[in-house]
Amino acid sequence: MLEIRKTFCRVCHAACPVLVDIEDGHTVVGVRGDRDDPVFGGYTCIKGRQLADQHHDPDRLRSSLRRTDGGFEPIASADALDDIAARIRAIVDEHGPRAVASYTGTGAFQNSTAAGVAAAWHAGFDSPSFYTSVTIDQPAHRSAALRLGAWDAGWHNFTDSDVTLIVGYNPLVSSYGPAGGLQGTNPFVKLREAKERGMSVIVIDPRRTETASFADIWLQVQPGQDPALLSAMIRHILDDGLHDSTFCDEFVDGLDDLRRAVDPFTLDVAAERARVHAADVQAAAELFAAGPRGAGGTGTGPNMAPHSMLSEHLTLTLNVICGRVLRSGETLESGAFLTPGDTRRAQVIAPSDPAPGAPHRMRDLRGQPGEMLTNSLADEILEPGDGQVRALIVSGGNPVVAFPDQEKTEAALADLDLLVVIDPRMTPTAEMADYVIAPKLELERPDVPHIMDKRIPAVYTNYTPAVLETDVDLLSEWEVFAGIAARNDTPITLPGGTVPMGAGAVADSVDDDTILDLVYGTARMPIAEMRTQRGVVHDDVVRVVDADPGADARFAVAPPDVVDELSVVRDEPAADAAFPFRLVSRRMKHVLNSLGRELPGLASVGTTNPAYLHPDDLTELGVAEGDLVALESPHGRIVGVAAAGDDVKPGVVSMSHAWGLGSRSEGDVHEHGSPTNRLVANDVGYDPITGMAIQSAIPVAIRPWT
Ligand SMILES: Nc1nc2c(c(=O)[nH]1)N[C@H]1C(S)=C(S)[C@@H](COP(=O)(O)OP(=O)(O)OC[C@H]3O[C@@H](n4cnc5c(=O)[nH]c(N)nc54)[C@H](O)[C@@H]3O)O[C@H]1N2
Ligand SMILES: Nc1nc2c(c(=O)[nH]1)N[C@H]1C(S)=C(S)[C@@H](COP(=O)(O)OP(=O)(O)OC[C@H]3O[C@@H](n4cnc5c(=O)[nH]c(N)nc54)[C@H](O)[C@@H]3O)O[C@H]1N2
Ligand code: SF4
Ligand SMILES: [Mo]
Repeated sequence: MLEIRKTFCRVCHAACPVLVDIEDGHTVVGVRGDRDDPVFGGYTCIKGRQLADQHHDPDRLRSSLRRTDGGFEPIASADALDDIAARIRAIVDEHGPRAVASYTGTGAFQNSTAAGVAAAWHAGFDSPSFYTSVTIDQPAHRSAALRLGAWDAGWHNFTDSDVTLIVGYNPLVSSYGPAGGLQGTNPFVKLREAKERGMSVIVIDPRRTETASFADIWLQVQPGQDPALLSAMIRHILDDGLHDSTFCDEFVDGLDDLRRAVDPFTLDVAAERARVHAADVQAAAELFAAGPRGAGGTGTGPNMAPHSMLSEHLTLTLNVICGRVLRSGETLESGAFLTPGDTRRAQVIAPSDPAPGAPHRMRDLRGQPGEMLTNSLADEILEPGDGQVRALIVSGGNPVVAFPDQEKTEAALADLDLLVVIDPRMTPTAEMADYVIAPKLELERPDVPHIMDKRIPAVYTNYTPAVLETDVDLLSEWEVFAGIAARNDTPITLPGGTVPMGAGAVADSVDDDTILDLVYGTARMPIAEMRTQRGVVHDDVVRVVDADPGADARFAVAPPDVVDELSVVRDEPAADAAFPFRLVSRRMKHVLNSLGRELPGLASVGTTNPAYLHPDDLTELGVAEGDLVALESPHGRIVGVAAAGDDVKPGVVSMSHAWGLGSRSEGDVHEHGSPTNRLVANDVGYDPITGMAIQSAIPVAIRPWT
């Protein structure tokens, strides 16, 4: 029997509503965008349309596995959890709770209960060692907002912005944007509509991205030179009095110090460093300042380049000095239904410590609120002594190909006493595991669009039940953590209450939906209500109300470390003769990090991550499209497949990450791609607050491969 079931895609965070045709409850035979959805209007991407192949991939793990002498053998998930729990108990007894770590990666983030339960599991036995992909992605968003201060009600809405400033992100491919920016919710249509009503677009990106092709001003920045460019924009805005001085008088500290700190960055200096025209920098500053509405935000580009915290700070500072915040009486464009509270205040949340988390044992780093820094995880495993990490659960992640410094990451994973990987595929990371747990995939579980909840440009909620039945032994991520907790008698306490446990097991009454209710137990709309209103635009908006009486916090636009870092930037050489190119990161439309190229419909788009170079650079290097090139950084060397891209700035190579098979099973780069993270050192040039490595704007030398 064929049935049409309504759900939403969760290959990535964007949560595009889809209709799936399911035969006999068990087999997906068709997928298409849900045209009746009031916000997405049927939008999907090529990855989402492969849901059938993803779920029925013959290579998908249909059972959990245990390492044996020569390989792996199937094991019932309950038996695997018995073994894992016992080994974790022994490690905690011998080394303490800090020795037990977990890493929640991109795959698990698409499950709306995975990260919350993993964090609660750590809290249940006082282990601080909770890691996620956020801290090798864009950790500066959070840390910079802590240091600068934040506006409780948030930046202006995208929907009625007059201008948007896009610093190194590309939502037309990534479906991802920062607060106040263009989101992946039907992004082509949303961008076209915004332009039709008169919104201007400024893009700062070394590549003429799909998004940049819609820009009114595109600054083709030299990778890593955003701080100079953004400083010059701030300087010009302040000097010409284009800022919102009323707002600054009331809410901003340090404006004079900021002006002094950006003084070296004249339009000409910025133009020279960023290799753009001074007149364009001036025009961008004036267009942004003219507003009057609209915010700037950064993406992974500047967040992975050197001085990532500084670039984030300066971008947010542009918003602050131009007063781009929601005022009392306005409403938020998204529903923010999963967080508590129907109102937000028109006031500053006071600046605070940008790294308030647990201390690391190296590099004077501290974690973010509630989580530690993933760029230090390999060192936490390898560095002997008190607190050394001995066990790791990787939940929906692929550290071997995604973490900085592949060689060190592999050495660290090999050094562990216990590695558990929850993944539907036998990835290079899973190959190294003691246990691989086979998880349910998206269509087999209920979810809410939790990453998009505060981003969707409409007061919209969605919920999906599981739409595909499965009778094999698959677990949700939460079941792994709760299963270990039950066996080791530690609690899992979620915002809505503690997970009910029986003797050595989670209580029978608890299922995926129970956990959803508990994880989102303080949501302003209970999940129970969302279940009855799927894919709906509501009228209960979040309103912005007056500040608390006596509220007097102010933004700190020139904290001492920002001033110091600007002087470091001023004195830095702009070029490096030994490594003349800059390798920048990018997303490709048919893969999600390391996921996708194993599926026929996606592999047909391409099976490698080409090294895109400007045609003039190819000529100068004596290299033709399809030739192999050696890319060498101060840290390592890889081989890539050259491709021509006239959208790429000369002197730049644009390449996607998380390709290749890991060094233990290297293959043909045409077939498997090249791992750019072999070029990345995790302990050189890292950000002193977020610990982020330099994963973009990586200095490289390029030669024909002979
Ligand atoms: N199709 C697809 N979608 C994805 C993913 C995927 O792999 N594929 N990954 C998902 C994930 S995990 C994330 S975090 C998001 C990321 O979403 P985005 O942040 O939008 O990621 P990108 O599309 O790589 O855009 C980064 C841009 O920064 C530019 N850039 C690089 N270095 C610099 C620099 O120094 N300065 C400036 N100004 N720009 C620079 C690059 O040219 C690129 O255009 O995407 C998500 N969505
Ligand atoms: N140089 C450089 N390095 C980068 C980046 C860059 O731009 N440049 N990007 C960084 C960013 S933004 C990120 S987020 C990280 C990505 O780092 P990771 O998140 O560690 O890597 P992914 O390849 O996304 O791994 C996701 C895994 O989840 C699995 N998966 C898919 N669905 C499910 C599911 O339902 N359940 C479970 N349990 N697993 C599932 C997939 O099979 C895949 O193996 O890489 C970072 N590294
Ligand atoms: S953008 Fe993301 S959620 Fe939407 S169809 Fe593509 S992969 Fe699925
Ligand atoms: Mo990411």
